Amino acid sequence: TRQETTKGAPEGGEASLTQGIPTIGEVPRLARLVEWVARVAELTRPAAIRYCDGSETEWHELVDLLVDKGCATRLAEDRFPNSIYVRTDPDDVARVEDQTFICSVREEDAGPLNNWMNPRAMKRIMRGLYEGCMEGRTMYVIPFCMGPLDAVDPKFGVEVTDSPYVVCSMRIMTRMGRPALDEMVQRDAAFVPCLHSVGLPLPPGTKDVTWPCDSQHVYISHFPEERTVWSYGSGYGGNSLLGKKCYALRIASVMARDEGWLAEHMLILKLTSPQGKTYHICAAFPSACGKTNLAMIRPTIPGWKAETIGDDIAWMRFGPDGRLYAVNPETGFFGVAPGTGDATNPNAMATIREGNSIFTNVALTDDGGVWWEGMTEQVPEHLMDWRGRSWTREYGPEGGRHTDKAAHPNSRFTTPTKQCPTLAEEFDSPRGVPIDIMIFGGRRENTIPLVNEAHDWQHGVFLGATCSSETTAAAVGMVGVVRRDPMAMRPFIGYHVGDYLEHWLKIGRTHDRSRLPRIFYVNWFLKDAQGRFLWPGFGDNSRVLKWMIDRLEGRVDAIQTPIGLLPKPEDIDVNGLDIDPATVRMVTRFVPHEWVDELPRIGQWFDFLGDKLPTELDEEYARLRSGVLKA
Ligand code: GTP
Ligand code: SPV
Ligand code: MN
Repeated sequence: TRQETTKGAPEGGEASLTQGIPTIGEVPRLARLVEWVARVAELTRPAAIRYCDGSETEWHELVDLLVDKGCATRLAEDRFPNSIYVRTDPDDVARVEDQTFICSVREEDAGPLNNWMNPRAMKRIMRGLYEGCMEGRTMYVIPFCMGPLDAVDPKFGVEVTDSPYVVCSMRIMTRMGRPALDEMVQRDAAFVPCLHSVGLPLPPGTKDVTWPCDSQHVYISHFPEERTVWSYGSGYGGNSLLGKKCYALRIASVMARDEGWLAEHMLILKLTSPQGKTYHICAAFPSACGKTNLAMIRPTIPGWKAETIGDDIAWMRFGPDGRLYAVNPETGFFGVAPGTGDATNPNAMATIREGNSIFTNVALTDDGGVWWEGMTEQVPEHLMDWRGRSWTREYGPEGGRHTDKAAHPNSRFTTPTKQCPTLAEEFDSPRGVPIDIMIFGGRRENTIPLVNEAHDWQHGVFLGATCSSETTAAAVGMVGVVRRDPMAMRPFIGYHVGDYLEHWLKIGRTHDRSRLPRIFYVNWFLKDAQGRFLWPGFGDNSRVLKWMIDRLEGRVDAIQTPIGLLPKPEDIDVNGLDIDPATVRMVTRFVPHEWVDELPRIGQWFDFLGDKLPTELDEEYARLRSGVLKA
């Protein structure tokens, strides 16, 4: 058996490999690509192979196909131009972390946060599943590039999939098709082969379903040494759009470790102060904890301007000036729909209204639009819910429960970044933007204050390493359980978490610290005893950003506490905000007894991470512990 290498494959002979399978589209002049495609076709036995060019014609053809097959509904053209609505199988609605594997050659290169399997064992299992799995379907070949095509070292990939929904989504989310392929061919560049199948073959005489999947046998497997992704059984989001979490985070984090850069689950924001000075901010929050919202923030304080660069993934490399520059490798937003409305995220709403979008698992209105909880204050009287059931405001879905939401909590919009009204001009810059501030955050109803500044890089890495958050609907499993989520990367680190934290510390040791971003830790989600949010969040988070800038500029002092540098309550600008000064004090304070409870949880977490945990982080923990116990 041949290896799935992407470099140095011999030329020629490829045509015979796909003999008998009709090919649509121009066959690329890249022998190792065509050969890999042929080998996949041999295994999966599709009815046809289609090389995608990424054109508008292709988009329309695939949208027509989805609509004709009943897999998608076209939305009202006047309000949602060129947009479709899709309902998934109810068992295929989120990332499946339990079935996500890092198949490194050595087990110790995967960590306690990864599921590990020997690569050969995994391939044996998955080859069995892939065998004939595309029967009766078209196999699409999608060349793509993560990040600008004119980057110094563009990162290419090719996704092979039997899902036209994935092709349409990849067209929004990545630079794909002809331009990516041409660049790849011209540079004779390597690519990451990404194999995807929904896992539902169509033998002659079988009828297709509207959302094919094999939810009982999902595998999302990564082969970090080979730099390959194999995904089977799910058509949803991070499970199937392999350029996103699989490549741009799990595989790229391994590349970044080897090449000295960072691939992170972070938004990228450009902020201009009333003085006209520009700052760039990266922020890592776990899934469904506010990245898209902060990336598109409309500041509620006068004179501040915010522009969007990225909402989910940041690739950061050091520039010749010793500063860290961030690039958004994606071209689309795959955003959480519930909670997104004109009151919370008007820029996301404006982006969607431009059209060219895909809505998945939201509700359908009677006049051919979409709706989800939190989109408007007014709840429509009647909807078709995300499962296709008739739903009324009063009674919920027929045959369901009154409390059932019309949209799935992890329902999403897929929409082009370029349509965002606050898009920064640097979005396409291959160099990226220099980062001044890095933020970690999570969703905690207590303990973690609104904002906390790290003493230095090492302490910042400690804050990131101990990040915790309540779980959300973005992944299959329990919702609302507090778990540690280092740098919001828990499900996305492609190697051992101990090595990952060491990589972060090493950056602090090997670079001019005065040029590194300052690190902060935030929590927008503190609650009162009645379970209401204490901080208004959304646009008002600009007030917290302002404090960070004030710190950078040396305009305000901070309060030294065992957990970090906290703001004096009066330094948080609450002008024009209807908030009680006592509440501001409450959200900005260090509460010793809560931290006495938190300490053993951090201790257990570090024990769980094991021997590879860098000693510097143990030292930081000891410092925190003695500080808290003295307080
Ligand atoms: P992924 O795409 O899964 O990585 O999520 P994300 O981090 O981009 O989260 P997103 O911005 O989509 O927000 C998720 C949910 O949190 C939405 O329902 C938002 O309305 C809500 N949310 C975002 N920011 C805030 C905030 O400042 N306060 C409160 N209370 N809720 C927020
Ligand atoms: C996340 O879960 O962090 C997402 C959605 O951004 S998905 O693409 O499904 O991973
Ligand atoms: Mn995400």
